[in-house]
Amino acid sequence: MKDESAKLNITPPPETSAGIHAVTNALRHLFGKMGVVRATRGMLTLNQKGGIDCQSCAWPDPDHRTINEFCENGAKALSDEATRKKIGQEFFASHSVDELSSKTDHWLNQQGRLTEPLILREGSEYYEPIKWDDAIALIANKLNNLASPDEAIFYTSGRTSNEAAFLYQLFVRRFGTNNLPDCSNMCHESTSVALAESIGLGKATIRLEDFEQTDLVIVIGQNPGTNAPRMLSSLAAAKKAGAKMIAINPLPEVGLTSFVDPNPQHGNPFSVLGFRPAKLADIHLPVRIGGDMAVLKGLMKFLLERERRVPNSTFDHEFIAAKTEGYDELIATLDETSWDEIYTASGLSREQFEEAGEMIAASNGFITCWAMGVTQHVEAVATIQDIVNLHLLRGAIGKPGAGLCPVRGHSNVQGDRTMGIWEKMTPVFRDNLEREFAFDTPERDGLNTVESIASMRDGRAKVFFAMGGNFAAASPDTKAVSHALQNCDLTVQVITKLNRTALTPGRTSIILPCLGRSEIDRQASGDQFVSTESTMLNVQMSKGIFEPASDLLQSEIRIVCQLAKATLGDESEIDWDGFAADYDRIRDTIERVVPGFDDYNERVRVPGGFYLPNPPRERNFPTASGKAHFRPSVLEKIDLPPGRLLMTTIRSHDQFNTTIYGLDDRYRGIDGGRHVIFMNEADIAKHGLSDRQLVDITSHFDDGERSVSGFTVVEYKIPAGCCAAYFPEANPLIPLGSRAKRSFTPTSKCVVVSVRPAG
Ligand SMILES: Nc1nc2c(c(=O)[nH]1)N[C@H]1C(S)=C(S)[C@@H](COP(=O)(O)OP(=O)(O)OC[C@H]3O[C@@H](n4cnc5c(=O)[nH]c(N)nc54)[C@H](O)[C@@H]3O)O[C@H]1N2
Ligand SMILES: Nc1nc2c(c(=O)[nH]1)N[C@H]1C(S)=C(S)[C@@H](COP(=O)(O)OP(=O)(O)OC[C@H]3O[C@@H](n4cnc5c(=O)[nH]c(N)nc54)[C@H](O)[C@@H]3O)O[C@H]1N2
Ligand SMILES: [Mo]
Repeated sequence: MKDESAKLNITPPPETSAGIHAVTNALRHLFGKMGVVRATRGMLTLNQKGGIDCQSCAWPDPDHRTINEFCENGAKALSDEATRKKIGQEFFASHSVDELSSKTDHWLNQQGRLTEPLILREGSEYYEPIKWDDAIALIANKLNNLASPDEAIFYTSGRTSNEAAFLYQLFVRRFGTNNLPDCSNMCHESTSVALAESIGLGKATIRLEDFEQTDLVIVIGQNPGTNAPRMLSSLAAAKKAGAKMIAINPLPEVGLTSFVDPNPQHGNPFSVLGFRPAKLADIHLPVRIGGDMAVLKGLMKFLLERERRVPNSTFDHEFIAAKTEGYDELIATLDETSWDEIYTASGLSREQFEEAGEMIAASNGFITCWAMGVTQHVEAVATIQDIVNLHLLRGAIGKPGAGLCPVRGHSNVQGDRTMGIWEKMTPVFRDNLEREFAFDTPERDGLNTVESIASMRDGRAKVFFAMGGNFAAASPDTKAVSHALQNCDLTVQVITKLNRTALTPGRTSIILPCLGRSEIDRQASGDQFVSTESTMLNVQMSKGIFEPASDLLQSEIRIVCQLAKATLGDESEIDWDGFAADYDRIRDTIERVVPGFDDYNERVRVPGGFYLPNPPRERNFPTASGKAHFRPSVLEKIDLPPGRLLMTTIRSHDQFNTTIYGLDDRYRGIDGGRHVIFMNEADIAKHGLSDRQLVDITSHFDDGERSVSGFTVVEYKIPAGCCAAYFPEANPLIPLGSRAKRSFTPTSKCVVVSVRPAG
């Protein structure tokens, strides 16, 4: 499945991210796939008020928008969806599923948009066309013949709009199950669990304008230059206003250290005209993989010692007394944690803690941003709670320029959860849903992603339905998840592009092709729009402008409504046809069920949309006691036997999750290949390997070993004992059983591996 190794070219990483190079790259992508006129139209509406909400990340849009509020990777996402290339029945008649399975993810994506519903019948080797009505009837029939609704799994990826997500969960719960796993289970679930316990709301407490008022930004376990490039403009604005920045990352990511704003209209002194890069991070702490908990405990311990030396110099005692609980317990655990443990686990020195600690102590307010480098670890929940602990000690929450900023990934993953896509339900949501629709919701919690895989593998779940995403490639333990899917009676994908999941089919498999966000959505009452929620709780409309890739595409909403009608039949009193005809009706219903959406239809039409209520931002903590909680924890050591390394999995600059746009990773100096393993110079020597050598990688877990072969060693600045490879190529190595405590997130950022010459 490799199409690249002969062409792999490795050079030192560049010193600067974004800038003019990124703009030209963006345009090349757009024009290449879409044609000049379409590309220009698309670009001019991306992230504009009333335009298309960019598919590529959940970073919010500024109030005052410039004409080009997009980045290189947003341009790639748009051109990838709005490509003119298409695949229909002729393509599938000439390529068997077996043949397609041997192609790379890059090749599959390049073939273009899906154009008609397809079915792979039991025993057949080829997908063939099927009429919409027949496909829907077949799925409904299968669902209705299950022994229990709990034998079906309904996955969601994070691109689904608020409106589609709300109806989808309504259908699933009315059908009778809470089996609603989603990509969030593999993403920021640790954040949601940690923040809900600590501050009563599992979301960010800041808004974009806080970046201009802050003294310090800490970016931990996140690579904004690639995965949220528009965030670099906020970081540059913070720096311009005099803020400091600390980057905590095993890799010296170029996007964290230096940046040229590609957007001259941002009025940045470092604009493309001047070509002078802005220095971003003042301090880079090259933490060992999985050492973040030790870093945070070290920073808190440093601040505690400082406070003890000069009382009232460091902690915000007024805030702590009035607004928090659990301070004494936190201090006790900090006292119990020794500096030696902290240095060993973090890989950092006393000087590094002093320098960073003084910077935090000197700030009036600071913001901490984090993403997958923190959430995908065994101790992720406790680590995120240590981020909160650090903020609470300094009173750095709920005041201008200070607060928590988990940076969500998919462009509406946060909105989907707000709309009830979750294997559980809050009591308020359950009550409101039952009142609005007069039915008893299923009581039992459903299955999350990891539990769903186990359930399909063991034959307990028999139907897998996916609203977007690429479950087979995105999940851990590729072999296990493929077997699990193939063990189902029926698998269904609502998707835009052919992907690996459609090629690891159940006994029968159906592809339902849907509209992308950039396309016009025409329904009985006229052209429709949808809405999404950014990582900072801003809800906005998104309206497509392009003619759909095919007349046979349907909106996600219409698909849900058809399926609900066919499955629930006369049993359902819900007006599915009305919802599909006019999305305003869905929003009117959401308003009655989900708190914070008052006057939804009116406010979402205001340019720029509206913000959902955010009590922690006002220092009101909606926990049981009304106070924020210090959550102490014990520093857990990661056992690394001799000869082993800790491996993390990362995204390249040329992919969106499992969608591979190209084979380059410009900011890390990689050109033409993805099967690489980044290793420290000393480790390469210690393992008797050499730079550019081909190797096999084996992961070790208590249930056995997993291997991949044919990866090229790349010598890189990464702490000793650590290594990195790309997601999803390294996913076969991630054990299904290894997950974050309490959030069940697969530990994709911390896998114990050994490396040996390719055999
Ligand atoms: N262009 C583009 N944009 C995207 C995506 C994409 O694939 N492409 N994906 C979207 C999604 S769904 C998400 S969730 C986000 C993901 O955004 P990120 O979280 O930024 O993505 P990752 O590449 O997984 O890498 C995280 C960073 O964590 C670092 N890291 C790895 N292990 C550790 C560790 O143990 N400790 C610390 N401190 N750091 C560590 C890595 O070096 C890397 O810099 O981006 C979203 N936006
Ligand atoms: N090893 C490792 N594994 C990881 C991660 C990691 O860092 N390391 N990250 C995890 C994270 S953070 C996430 S979020 C998951 C991502 O998991 P998923 O969300 O399941 O995967 P994606 O690759 O984003 O999904 C891409 C597919 O979505 C479909 N699609 C695109 N646009 C639309 C649309 O508008 N509607 C519909 N219905 N379908 C659409 C396309 O067919 C495309 O093939 O992966 C997780 N897996
Ligand atoms: Mo994600």
